Amino acid sequence: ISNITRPKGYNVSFHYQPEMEKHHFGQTHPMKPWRLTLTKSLVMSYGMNFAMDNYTPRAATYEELRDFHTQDYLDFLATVAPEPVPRDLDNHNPDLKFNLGGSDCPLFEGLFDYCSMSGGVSLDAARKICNKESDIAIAWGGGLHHAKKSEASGFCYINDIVLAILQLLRHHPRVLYIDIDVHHGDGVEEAFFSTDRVMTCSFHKYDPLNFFPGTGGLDDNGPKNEHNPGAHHAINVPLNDGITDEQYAWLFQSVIGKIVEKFRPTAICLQCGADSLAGDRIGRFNLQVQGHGACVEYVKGLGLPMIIFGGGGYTPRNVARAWAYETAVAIGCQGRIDPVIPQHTVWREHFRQESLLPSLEQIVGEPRQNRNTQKRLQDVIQHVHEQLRFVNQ
Ligand code: V1S
Ligand code: CA
Ligand code: ZN
Repeated sequence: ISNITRPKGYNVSFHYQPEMEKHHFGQTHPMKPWRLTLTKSLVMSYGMNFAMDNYTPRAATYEELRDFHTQDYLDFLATVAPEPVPRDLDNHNPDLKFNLGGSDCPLFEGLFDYCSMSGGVSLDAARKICNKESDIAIAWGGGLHHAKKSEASGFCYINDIVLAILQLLRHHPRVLYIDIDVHHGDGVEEAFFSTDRVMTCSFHKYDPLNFFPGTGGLDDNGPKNEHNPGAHHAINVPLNDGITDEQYAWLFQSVIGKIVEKFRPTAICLQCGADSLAGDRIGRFNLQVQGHGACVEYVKGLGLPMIIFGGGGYTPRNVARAWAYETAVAIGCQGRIDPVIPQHTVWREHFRQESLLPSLEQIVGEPRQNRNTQKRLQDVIQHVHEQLRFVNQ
């Protein structure tokens, strides 16, 4: 604990709402809000909380959610009752609307509270960036990038990222959104399709027929018509199974480096979905904690104000490892933390099943075969660079 110090003249804030973890999507559902508890415990067991400003944000209000979502959607979300037995897609209930209910976006006890807390966490982070109280604001309870203005999608009901970006745009002329979740950040991309003040860039597994949500091809760069200032402001990096740390770092730095040079953002939002790690229950990549965290290190190195969001991540111990490590990166103490998970933490119990000396960085799970050729990745980089020729700030 003693070697974690507060970075001088640099403020990192941690926005965490302990009530979120009490919600349950259902026994077989991959989204487990208690991964947030595990992350917080790991962060605290290293004493990282002493190096940050810690906030317990209030839930977002109905009016704040209305900045992006429609009234009829919010009214339905706020009043719909949980179904006694979760139904599968074939067992369709005609009374349900807005893609609510069903297996991906089930109705559960306290759903609206859970959604408004996630919105509240990310809005709080955005406010601290806007008033310059934070250089980096961390919101692991946010990152729910699939939600649309009137539709739930892919475990996401309220798009906290869109709400946070809208808040940032009140003070920042240009915001860059980067998404390293294994899924395409379709909800955020769509929300800012018609503006040149937000550029979105998602790295994801792309297989239109077999992998959710099926969007985010290389050529999908925003509706191209001469009246749309947002054309060319959506960048997509479609990938195949098994990408490694080395390939990802090279791709990430080539793409983000060029975007920053051309778009010149004044603030950055980084969605750190941990389902791009090896061994994830639904992801397909081979990233290690180091490779995932290297993206955070690179973006931090750009020296711009930034919000770090959570997102996907379905092997809870690995999610906690990555997000604790990335919290250390934000503080700047990643080189000084014990590679073995501290013995005194009660959460040692969760990791003991792996080994007597569980490692922070060594994730669990089998690697996948790498199906990304260097030639294909080079073509992707070239396409992105060509796309950015249209962007000039
Ligand atoms: N991949 C995947 C996947 N797995 C599930 C799922 C599995 C078990 C359950 F009990 C409930 C759902 N759903 C999906 C995907 C949605 C992935 C959402 C990712 C969210 C994020 O990480 O990006 C951000 C938080 N849904 C589908 O693939 C849709 C189906 C088409 C197939 C699976 N069945 C269960 C639903 C319909
Ligand atoms: Ca992504
Ligand atoms: Zn995901």
